[in-house]
Amino acid sequence: MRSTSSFLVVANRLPVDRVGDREWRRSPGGLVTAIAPVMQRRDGAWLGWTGAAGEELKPFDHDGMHLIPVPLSAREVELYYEGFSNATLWPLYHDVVAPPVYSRVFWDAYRAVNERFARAAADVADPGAVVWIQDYHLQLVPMILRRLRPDLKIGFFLHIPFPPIELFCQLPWRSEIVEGLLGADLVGFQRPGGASNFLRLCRRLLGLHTHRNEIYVDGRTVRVDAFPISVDFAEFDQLARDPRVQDRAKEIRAELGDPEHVLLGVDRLDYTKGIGQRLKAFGELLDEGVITPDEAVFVQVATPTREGVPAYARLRNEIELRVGRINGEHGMLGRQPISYLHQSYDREELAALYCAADVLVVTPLRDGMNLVAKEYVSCRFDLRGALVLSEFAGAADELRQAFLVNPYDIEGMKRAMLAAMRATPHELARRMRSLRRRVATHNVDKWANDFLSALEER
Ligand code: ADQ
Repeated sequence: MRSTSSFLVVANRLPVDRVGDREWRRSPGGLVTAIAPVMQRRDGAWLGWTGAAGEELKPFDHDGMHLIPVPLSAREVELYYEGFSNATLWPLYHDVVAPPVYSRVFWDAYRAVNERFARAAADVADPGAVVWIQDYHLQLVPMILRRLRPDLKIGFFLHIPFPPIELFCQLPWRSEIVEGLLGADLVGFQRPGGASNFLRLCRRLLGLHTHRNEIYVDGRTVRVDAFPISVDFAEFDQLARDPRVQDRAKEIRAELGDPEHVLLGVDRLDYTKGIGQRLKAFGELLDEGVITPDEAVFVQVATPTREGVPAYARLRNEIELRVGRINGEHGMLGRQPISYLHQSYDREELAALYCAADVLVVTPLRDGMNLVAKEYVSCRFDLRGALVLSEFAGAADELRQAFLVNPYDIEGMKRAMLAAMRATPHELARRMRSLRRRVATHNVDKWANDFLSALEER
């Protein structure tokens, strides 16, 4: 087995999930789909955690990818992953929609784990190798790695929003994080707004000189840019055309009682996704009699996530209480206006749900991109279906023909949901054609290629 590689991806998680005791399965999701071919072409390696605390495994090959496990103890999962990553950075970067926890113990663990990832990468990178570091869990890795291995080409991509300076500066370790990121040759964000927030922060907080999208630091230049991530359009388009998926979509509608309108939400059960707000809007439309439970049903799929972080357990209770109230008020025996599923589905079932839904409601209070919106568009080859989309999702920069909403404005959301339900087939087709054109030409391959070509030019 090779001991070094010329292309490395460094991410919190490895791109595989365990099935049973010994087997692995490639994780679903765009990032893996986009990067796997690049890894195979370049003989690359992926460093990350297996997802099991305290597990120490040797590197192994899976599905044409060389995987290098980085171990985390149970205490590190609690302090670095659930703590600093998901109770400090996640809420801070999402407009403090929940109060971030600032804990020195979390920070110490974050630093130690970032150091471990950087050392592991330094040990296996060929001279001059390209290293692509992913996401908010590993923002210190670029600088630690540069100090260990100045010969490498280092790229960093942030999958979540980068907040304005006024919010970011709450962080007691703000300078360390910015300096950590500046170890990269290229720092990528989802939206141009994130890139300009970062440039401004470098000027104001560290007094660095910037010109356009470049920052001058220690005699080097760091390029900063937006690379909006996307989905594998062709894969979803094909999946949706599969007769089995189409049959399943009809079956889903029949199981829901063949209502006139099926509205759908698909999210991780996260407080940034605005699930409560959209259910409130739907509930008020029922309360006011503007729609009836015979006419419209709402299917909300909420995948369990980060269950070790207290704010997530609270959110689950709030959402389940709201669903219970609305169903209690407006349901009938055997028929409920909201079908709430706290479960995860495979891609075929997800595609069938997208095909069954007349309206997809995506209302995050803040979201880096939101791939669910792009998956829905990719599945609607029939040019039917409406997308209600929050202005605060990165996807709103590109998907201008969606019914755009401010998720804090309940009346506005009610109007947009009604407009989406009542739009003519002609209007829906016009909007969907334009949405599909965008996602088809800006798919996930383009995202990975754009980022890597920009990095290689450095
Ligand atoms: P997430 O916050 O996880 O991603 P999103 O972009 O919507 O949000 O991706 C979720 C993925 O999980 C989608 O591919 C979706 O199909 C899948 N999924 C959701 N619910 C599911 C269910 N019940 N069953 C099966 N699959 C389900 C973070 C950022 C986003 C950014 C992405 C990628 O928060 O803003 O778009 O990374 O950069």
